[in-house]
Amino acid sequence: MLDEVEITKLIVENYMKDLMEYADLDVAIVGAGPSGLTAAYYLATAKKKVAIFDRRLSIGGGMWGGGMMFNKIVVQEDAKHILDDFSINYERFGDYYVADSVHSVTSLAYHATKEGAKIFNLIGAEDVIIKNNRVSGLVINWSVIGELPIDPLSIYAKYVIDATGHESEVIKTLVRKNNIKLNTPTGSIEGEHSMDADTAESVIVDNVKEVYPGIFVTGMAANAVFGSPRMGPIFGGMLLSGKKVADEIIRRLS
Ligand code: 48F
Repeated sequence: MLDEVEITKLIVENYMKDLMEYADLDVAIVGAGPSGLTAAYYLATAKKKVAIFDRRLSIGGGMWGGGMMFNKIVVQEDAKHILDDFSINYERFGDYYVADSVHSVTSLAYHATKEGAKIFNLIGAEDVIIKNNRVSGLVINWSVIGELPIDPLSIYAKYVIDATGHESEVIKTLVRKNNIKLNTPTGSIEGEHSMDADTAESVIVDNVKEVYPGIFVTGMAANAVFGSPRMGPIFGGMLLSGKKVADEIIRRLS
């Protein structure tokens, strides 16, 4: 006989076990889009304790919809090796590789979680912890509470990655709430520029930086914070910047 309450207890008990285990992390990533998932995979492969928090029910961010809901993504030659790392199937068209976006998201998520990265969906990062002028963790809450006045909880992380895409939400909150200067030309958020795929993809990896002690930007958030253009549905930069932030943090942690 299946027992409803036994099922309930198994869910609650095991979820709480995860939450306790991941309350103190090497790396906390905000956003389970392509850049966050890629970063999580390489960090987990290097045996770092890493978790991603995404406020949506589903992971994958802006990758599912390809371009304008045509669910294909395009990746350039420079990033092909990352498609291979994730065993993503693709077809070659000259210098471009075309992959199915659903297959791509699920492959990124499969390999990241298989390597040990933990994904907490339905949890948003609403703030950061700052100690001694350094970001030291995240303030998290259920994303479905709406306007209810419910206090959040907090988790520690040696490094935080803002992988929230165009909105660069964590950095926006950091700047809004604290009288600080970012490691950007003006010391503040430079703001995303209009579409220029070639420029956007050529600068995105350089834009992956520790913008304030303890916090890095990657993916579209990196271009938004550093005043670079958007690129549309070419995804090499998302993958390459996810790998770059992982490599950089792995280097610092060792
Ligand atoms: O937007 P998103 O896919 O970020 P990305 O990895 O990739 C960008 C591309 O999809 C595309 C593009 C490339 O050609 O321009 O837009 O940079 O994923 C961002 C994720 O962050 C989550 C959001 O739900 C999405 O899944 N997110 C945003 N703010 C928060 C958050 C927050 N405050 N807390 C938790 N999750």
